[in-house]
Amino acid sequence: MLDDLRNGNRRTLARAITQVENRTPAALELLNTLYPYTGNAYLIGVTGAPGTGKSTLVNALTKHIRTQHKTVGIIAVDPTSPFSGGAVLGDRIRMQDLAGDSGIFIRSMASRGQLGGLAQTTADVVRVMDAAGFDYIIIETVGAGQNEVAIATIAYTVIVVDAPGLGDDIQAIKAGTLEIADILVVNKADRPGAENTVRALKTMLTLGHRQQYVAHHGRVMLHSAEAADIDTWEVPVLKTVALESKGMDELFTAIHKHRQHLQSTGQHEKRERQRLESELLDRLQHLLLERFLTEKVSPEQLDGLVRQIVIREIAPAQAASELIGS
Ligand SMILES: Nc1nc2c(ncn2[C@@H]2O[C@H](COP(=O)(O)OP(=O)(O)O)[C@@H](O)[C@H]2O)c(=O)[nH]1
Ligand SMILES: [Mg+2]
Repeated sequence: MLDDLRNGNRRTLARAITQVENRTPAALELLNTLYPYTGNAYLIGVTGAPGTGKSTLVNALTKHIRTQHKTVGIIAVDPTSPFSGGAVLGDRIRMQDLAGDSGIFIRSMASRGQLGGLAQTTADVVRVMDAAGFDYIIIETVGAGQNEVAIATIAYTVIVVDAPGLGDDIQAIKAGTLEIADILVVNKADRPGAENTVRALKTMLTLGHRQQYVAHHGRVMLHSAEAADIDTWEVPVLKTVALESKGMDELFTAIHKHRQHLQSTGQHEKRERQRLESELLDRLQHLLLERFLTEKVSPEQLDGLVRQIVIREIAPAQAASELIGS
């Protein structure tokens, strides 16, 4: 399967992704075997509220990247859709004009209770595409909630999309979303109010969100003197009209600049290390818990403890330490 994948067989790729989504034993083995062949694709996250034009933007950006003869894998994640159709089908239609180009591969993922967690499954699907040799992998997520933030931060460059006329003054940028933006895009710039949205976003950026961003990606760096020198990336606010493929040159240039910034400041390596370390710890936690529960605790014992906790006989923390102690 790995050979077929690396030789560009798209049916194998599709099949491998399905298996990864279903966490089959074969897929878990494949993920281990293909890992040495990952780390080459450049990962771009596109997030923002529904209706801001993310899918349209991904479509336009992909076409732009294709003019430079680079290949693109696209993963559209829509956790709001319980079906594999629904909103995701809309994305398919929107991205239809990309079909038929072998340099592009599109995959939609609904949440439908991903076994390994949506963020982890997305990261694994990214790895399969990465090993398949795509130059760029674009991950589209709906920017709402922690899960989506976690998905977006799989990417090296995160584009947060906003649009005018979505209702309130604060626009559609949710708390926690602005902080992860490396590039802000005001799409639908053909609509009235685009300038206001740009101004509002620039104001929000100067209100200290950058600091939180530094805290987010570089935790320890925040309070040290050199923090300002190391991460001096200024989040650009760009206007696009995705529907007419306008602004894609500027957007791609900004992505490229951010990529160079990450590389020249050593941030790329540092972030990658952090991401992988936290993945290792997550996986270790899962394995240890699984092993502990199967080997050391009987379901009856667990059940009895829960009952004691419910009737306030023992505190949850105490019950956990007693289990470990036993
Ligand atoms: N006027 C205008 N409409 C746009 C633009 N980009 C996308 N749209 C429309 O906005 C709607 C939502 O687009 P979609 O890409 O599905 O948004 P998503 O939910 O963020 O993925 C669709 O009807 C698009 O045709 C744009 O630049 N200008
Ligand atoms: Mg979409």
